[in-house]
Amino acid sequence: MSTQASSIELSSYRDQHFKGSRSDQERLLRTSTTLYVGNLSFYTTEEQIYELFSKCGDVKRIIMGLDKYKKTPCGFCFVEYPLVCCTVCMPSCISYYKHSHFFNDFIINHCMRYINGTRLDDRTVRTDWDAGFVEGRQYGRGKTGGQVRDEYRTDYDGGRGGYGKIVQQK
Ligand code: GTA
Repeated sequence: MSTQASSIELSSYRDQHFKGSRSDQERLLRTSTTLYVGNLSFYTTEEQIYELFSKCGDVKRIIMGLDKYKKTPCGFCFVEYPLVCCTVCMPSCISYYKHSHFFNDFIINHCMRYINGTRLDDRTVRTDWDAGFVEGRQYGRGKTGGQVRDEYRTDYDGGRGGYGKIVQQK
């Protein structure tokens, strides 16, 4: 079974704050059991996200993205699935980590294929491969506390606090 053949290509996003080499990040993006979910409404709840992402497999944990200062949802989250082997290697598998790429093929790929681009709270959900959650990543990195891209936004988006913060400050 080939991981590459059935995988959806990685997006161009790379975390500039990642502690490690570029190749470490690439490897983790391909093998981790975590998804980044973006373009969420600030009003979407963890329960709604849980319900949607459970369609692809048992969800282990959801980490809501929070405004760094207000500690309120700021439009993204991480969804973690448990690390399990595929049914093909399960009977004889002695190392879950060795085969973790199979997991990507079966569940993360499924999310990328079937949940990416669907609607949640009347918005288009964007899923992305993620290298894995580490403490601190749940906070927006923008100067005002939310996501960086939200500060630069020039359109009006009621589900994400109106205009982008830079426009609001003008
Ligand atoms: N896996 O697509 C993603 C993703 N995004 C967008 C954010 N995260 C993601 N993870 C995956 N895929 O843990 C994660 C981050 C972090 C958390 C919050 O979400 O790893 P953030 O959105 O506040 O900040 O992250 P991030 O991701 O570091 O910012 P981004 O969008 O890549 O921007 C990087 C730099 O580009 C900025 O510092 C800014 O100087 C510049 N920039 C971004 N957008 C604009 C713009 N519209 N105009 C001008 N410059 C811009």
